[in-house]
Formats: sequence, structure tokens, C-alpha cells
Amino acid sequence: MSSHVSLSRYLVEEQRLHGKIPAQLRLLLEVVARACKGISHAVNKGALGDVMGSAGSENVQGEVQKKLDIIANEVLIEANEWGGHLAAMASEEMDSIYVVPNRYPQGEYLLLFDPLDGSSNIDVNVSIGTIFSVLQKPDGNSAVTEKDFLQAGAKQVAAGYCVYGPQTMLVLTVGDGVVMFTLDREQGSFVLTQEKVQIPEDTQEFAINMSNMRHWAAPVKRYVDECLQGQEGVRGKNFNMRWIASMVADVHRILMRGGIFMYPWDQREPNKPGKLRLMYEANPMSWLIEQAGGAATNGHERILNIQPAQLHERVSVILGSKNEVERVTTYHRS
Ligand code: P6P
Repeated sequence: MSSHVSLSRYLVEEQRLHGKIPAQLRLLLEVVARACKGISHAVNKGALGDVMGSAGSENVQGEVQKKLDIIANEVLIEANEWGGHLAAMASEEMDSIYVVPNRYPQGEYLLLFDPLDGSSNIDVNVSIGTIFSVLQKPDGNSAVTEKDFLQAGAKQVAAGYCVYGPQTMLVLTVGDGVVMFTLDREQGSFVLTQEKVQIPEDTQEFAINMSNMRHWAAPVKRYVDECLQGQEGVRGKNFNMRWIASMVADVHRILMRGGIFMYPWDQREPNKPGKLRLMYEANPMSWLIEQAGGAATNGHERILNIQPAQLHERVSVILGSKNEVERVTTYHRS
């Protein structure tokens, strides 16, 4: 396809060729993309708009909400509630699900999102992003409830993110590989800039917050120690380290050049399986990584196989280049 393919044309042709994007799902993805354009515009205002700093409130996770967290959440809700493609939405910023109001028709999809991930980076002008996941509403005419959202990540019908960095890029999968679109601000549309994204199975770059080293479990300590030993050690090669503290930016780098990203369980809060949320951070990112030839586990099992018990539950995340993820997972099993 030529590089002048818009998101809309890509979705229409993907439906025509592979039948993976029914009209309602195409509408959903176009609406989410348009909402991300709006969020990108607000993010790019920075100090010139009244969007910086904290909102003086906390979200369901007990985290201080930034003004842009709330703006992004509202943009996504308002963009999606009237279209008739959704039955309900769930967000990191909302305690319970948001059922489409009766004044609008209900559709067959459920949309989950982290409206602005990495928001601790907003005030220091580092890349942040929106992460979204799409599930099918279970059959039946009963009113949609939170239980309908509790589906394993393998049930997703679409997943993606929009990264607000030097470029604003929309990265998407519907189960037919990973595609990337770059926002053309002059046209105001997302243009296809990469298809068939593939992650190298090996890497020399790992991403983890090293300040937590003393809290990690032994398998993670072993893996990182071996990386730090470099070519004189058992790995026989030197490693580089990156940690942007914005999952969207770290995952985007891995999709672009390989690597392994780890936010594992640690003993700071031993009762929590990890920091990242399963439903709207780990699941969409894990599907993208797998669709690009990578792997994603919680150290013990494939993340996409995990059956969620709660909407906001957390999970340990190890994802990226296949051979490295398999090594860390093997260390957990031995
Ligand atoms: P830490 C951002 O707050 C986030 O949820 C992810 O985007 C990121 O990978 C992680 O937390 C960073 O956590 O503990 O290093 O600040």
C-alpha cells in the first residue's frame, strides 16, 4: 500500500480483504483515533493551555490525577458514547464501568482504556500515551455489567495505543499483525507509515526501573545481573538499559527495535501481583507484542491467558523480544 493510505482507507481495505473489521468496529476505531487527535492537541498545548499540573483529586488507584488525565478521559467518553458501537466503557480513571446512556443506542463492543498513561511525565515534557482495548459484549439482552468486561486478553478484537511524542502515532492490531499510523497535522489525519511490524527475537536492551532492584524476586535479579555482567558474563554480550517510566513509550521502542520491558512483582507491596493493570495496560500491549512476533508473560504464564477477577486488577509484566521473555520466564520456573 502507498504511504498515503489514511486510517479510514486502511480499515475499509482490511475489512474488504480480510473481513476482520465489521462496520461497527471500524467506526469504533475511527472514533478512538479522532479522540486521540483531540488528546494530542491538548497535550501539545503544555503550559500554554490550562492543562498542566495535578487536578487535586485521586483516581480509583489512589494516584494523584493530572488535569490531562481527566481531560483525556472525558474526551474518550464524549467521543464514544453517542455512536451506537459501544455498550459500555471502562477506564483507569473511573472506579466503575460507564454504561452508554439510554438516550443513545447500545452497540456490541466494550472499550477499555488508560486515557493517559505515563502521566508523571506530562509536566516534564516526556512522551505519554493513550492505551485502549476492545472486547465483544457477551451475547444476551441483559444489561451490561462489570462482569461482562472480565474476559481474558486473548478475547480482544482490537487493541492499540496512541503515543504523544516527537510524532503522534497510532499503533493498532485487529489480529492481523501490527500497523502504525503517523498523525499528519496539516491534513489532520493518521497516515499509514508502517505495516507488518516485527520484533527481533533477540535483543541487547532491557527496560526496568533499576531503583527497585533490592525488592525484586530472585529470577528477575538473576536475569538483570547477567545482563549487567556484559560480554564477560554468561550472556557473552553487552546490554543497554532504557527506562522512560511511560509504558507506551517503552513498548513503542520495543516494537520499533526490539528489547525486553519488565515491571515485575516486588516485595514493596507483596500482596499486589505488580504495578501495571491487566485489563487496559498489560492485555492490549501484550497482544500488540505477540502480533509483532514477541512474547508477554507474568513470569509464569502468558498474560493473554489470565482470567481477570477484577476490573482494575494488576499484573506482573515481562514482554518484548521472544527469546529474552522466554529466558526470564524459564528462570521463574526453575
Ligand atoms: P515507575 C506510568 O505511571 C506507569 O503506569 C507506566 O506507564 C510505567 O511503565 C510505570 O508506571 C512507571 O513506574 O514505578 O517506574 O514510576
